[in-house]
Amino acid sequence: MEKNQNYAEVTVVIPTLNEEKNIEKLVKLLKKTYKGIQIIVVDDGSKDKTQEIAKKAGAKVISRTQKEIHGLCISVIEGIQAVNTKYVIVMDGDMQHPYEKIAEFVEKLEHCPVVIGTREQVLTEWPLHRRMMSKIAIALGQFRLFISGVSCKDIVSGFFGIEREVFKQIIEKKYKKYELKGYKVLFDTLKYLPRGTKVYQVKYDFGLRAAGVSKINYKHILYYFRSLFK
Ligand SMILES: Nc1nc2c(ncn2[C@@H]2O[C@H](COP(=O)(O)OP(=O)(O)O)[C@@H](O)[C@H]2O)c(=O)[nH]1
Ligand SMILES: [Mg+2]
Repeated sequence: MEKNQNYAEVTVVIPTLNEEKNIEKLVKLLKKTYKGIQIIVVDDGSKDKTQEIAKKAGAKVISRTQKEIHGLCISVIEGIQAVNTKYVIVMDGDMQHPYEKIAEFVEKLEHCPVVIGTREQVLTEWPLHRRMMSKIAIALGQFRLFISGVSCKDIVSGFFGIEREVFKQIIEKKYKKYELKGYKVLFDTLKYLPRGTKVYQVKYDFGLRAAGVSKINYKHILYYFRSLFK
């Protein structure tokens, strides 16, 4: 799509948990920048005002407060299931993913069913042993994807675009294989892409969280390792 074009065929799905300090800015920027774009915030029972603020800013909000299973992965799946546009972009609600890149994502999605935001450089204060562990985990994941016939630099990116129908067809067949409480919905999806599906990569710089804190913890690392063997 060219600049000034309508984004009515695009929905941005944003999973959230306690993002009241970030979500208003993100929703407003998306609406202002991309005419006609739809936004679905999938909130997992935030204890702050994320849901009210997102709604007021103009997003459709799916509240998962009362659900039995909580998690980033299941939230993204439910968000995409509610989409009625041809394309979906998944991004975080804390401004770490540059919303400016969405124009490029959509342009590529028109020719390629999967577009992945790949991080060039991830700024982290992790100690050496944690960085090493992360490198090993990613190498194993890349090997797992190699078996499925997919090659991608950033297999655990939370910033990606996909044709809604491609995602829905995978979910119909492989829902039980997803780590629903995990963080890596993209990795789970790439494993089950039909062989030969074109994947395009868009480079981006992973920013710092605008406000609030990360919700990732050791449990999520465990879910990821388990997903390598599914
Ligand atoms: N719905 C939902 N969103 C979550 C959950 N955990 C994190 N998020 C959201 O997912 C995005 C990425 O989470 P974040 O904690 O920033 O992960 P990090 O960037 O890897 O440190 C943010 O928008 C969070 O609010 C969850 O369990 N459920
Ligand atoms: Mg984050």
